[in-house]
Amino acid sequence: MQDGRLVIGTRRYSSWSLRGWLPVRLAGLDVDEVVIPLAGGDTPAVKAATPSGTVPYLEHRGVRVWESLAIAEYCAEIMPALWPQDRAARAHARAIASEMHAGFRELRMAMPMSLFRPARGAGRTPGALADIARIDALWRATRKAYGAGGPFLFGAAFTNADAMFAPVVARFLTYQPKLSRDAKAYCAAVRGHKLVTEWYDAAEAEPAEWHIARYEAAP
Ligand SMILES: N[C@@H](CCC(=O)N[C@@H](CS)C(=O)NCC(=O)O)C(=O)O
Repeated sequence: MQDGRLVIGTRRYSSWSLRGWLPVRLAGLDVDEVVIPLAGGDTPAVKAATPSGTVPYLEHRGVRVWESLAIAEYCAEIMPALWPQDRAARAHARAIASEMHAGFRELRMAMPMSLFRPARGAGRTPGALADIARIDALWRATRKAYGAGGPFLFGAAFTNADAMFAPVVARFLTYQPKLSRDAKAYCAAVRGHKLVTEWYDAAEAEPAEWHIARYEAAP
């Protein structure tokens, strides 16, 4: 029997949903997934189904959690390995996850997540390029300090920090901005994670009626 539900939006577009879904799956929560087709902003069904009017939204054993980062923290209380064990590494992971949650707006606006859009080279506004340079540097510094022993930001384990950046990886795979070799390798590792692959496969299987023309067309 399920312990609750996770409400998410259309997988091919909903970057925040992916940030909530990954920790929920990594922590093994037994919840139903409810997918609401997004209208491209202000979706009435999302407003009706969630306290904040946004997805993701988790209900688990009577606990109600919205905001992707709060969901990630909730899941880490159930599965502490979602943050690195070392205190300094854990603080760094929380700092970069928070920076992602609060920022990189220019990138998010210029390169909206759209998993299968033919958009190579598009979206390179000065603001997006500045965000990308910061992210590339952040990934390299994190991997240098903490990433030995595996392909993810903190090594072999896929943590909440990786979950927060997974939709950035998805954007980079769609829009293909110039990246360092290390950043490209990190993107390949995230894309190859079994849960990320599961998300892409489910997104590909979504009904065509859910597609939003302006997010599918070549820019
Ligand atoms: N800060 C929120 C952002 C959530 C958010 O903006 N989600 C979008 C979908 S990716 C949404 O629900 N938009 C309302 C809509 O499409 O109706 C979080 O971290 O969960």
